[in-house]
Amino acid sequence: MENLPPSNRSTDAGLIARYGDYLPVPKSAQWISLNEGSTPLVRLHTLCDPGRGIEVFAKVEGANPTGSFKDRGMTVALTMAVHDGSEAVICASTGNTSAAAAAYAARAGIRAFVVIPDGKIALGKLAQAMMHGAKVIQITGDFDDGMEIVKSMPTEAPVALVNSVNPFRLHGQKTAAFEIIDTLGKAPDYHFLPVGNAGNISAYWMGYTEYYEARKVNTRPAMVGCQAAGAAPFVSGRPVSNPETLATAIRIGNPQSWELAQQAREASGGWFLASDDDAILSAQKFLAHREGIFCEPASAVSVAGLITALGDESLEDGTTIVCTLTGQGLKDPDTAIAQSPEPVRVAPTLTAVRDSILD
Ligand code: AN7
Repeated sequence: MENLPPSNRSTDAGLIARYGDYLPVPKSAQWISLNEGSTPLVRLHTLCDPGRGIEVFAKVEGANPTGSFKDRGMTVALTMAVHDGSEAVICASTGNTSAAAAAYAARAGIRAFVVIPDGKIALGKLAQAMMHGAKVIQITGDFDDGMEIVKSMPTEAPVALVNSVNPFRLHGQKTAAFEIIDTLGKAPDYHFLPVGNAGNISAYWMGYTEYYEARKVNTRPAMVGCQAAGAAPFVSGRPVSNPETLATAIRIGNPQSWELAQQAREASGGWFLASDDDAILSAQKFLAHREGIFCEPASAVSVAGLITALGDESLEDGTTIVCTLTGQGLKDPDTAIAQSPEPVRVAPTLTAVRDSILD
């Protein structure tokens, strides 16, 4: 411990402090951390089915410092970028990656360049990238166009690419699987999660597999990748050229981690499924109304997928299911407000307020 840089002390509660033995971070590296991880695993009472012995939990990743699971990847990616001498980071993003990259770059004292689709990014995420001082570049194209551009940037510049094609990102994100096992005391039987660029499903599978190989558990879950119907390349089996969904975070037609995600599905005995925007919004509302959890639309696609699977009997009885809720609902206030009744507007009197309550 004495040889570690000042930030790497036991007061640090982030992922590298907790799971460093499983991460490719050299001892000498200065950790770039916001004490991410340790997110709640919350039992979803209304989706559990005692009759069938089905238990359902949500891994609430919106509780991370910038409000999404991307922080797990970004602590490792930024730590390694700084360690390797990068002076800036760049990413293409549907929003959450840009928010996390901007925050962790700010913490590291280096610049962030973020390439986002014009107009198709949730307001909160844009505010985060701007507020953390990133250079925000809106392109008149979609995420897939942005991804092609950042991937073809010359590599000699001291700029690290921090999309999930960066292997350090996946190492950070795999720790969510560790936490689930550490909390449940076992691996779940099924894991439902949203799939966009497919980094996260690949990372979870890596995490479950590493704990399995370390003999911490003797089972691994079936990985169920949930997509939006208008952006479901894994369901159709090929890239989609004009992805469209209200769940802008997963409006992705040409996922970068295609092979890894296919391997995860196959090796785990899992499958991919799609939900349309109405089903996604109703799952989002259900979680907010009935469970007290406000997640963003792209996150609710995992629960929309679970509701479908519970209905068509594709799940076995006596099983434990985890759904990842990848991001915080506050990031996308527009979508939330658009689907909710307007507040009533009354005079500032007891009678008026009472009448509206009784109404
Ligand atoms: C809330 O921010 O791709 O399948 O650029 O923000 O690992 O891509 C976001 C993805 C799910 C999909 N849920 O994860 C980006 C970006 C939320 C997300 C996903 C994203 P991947």
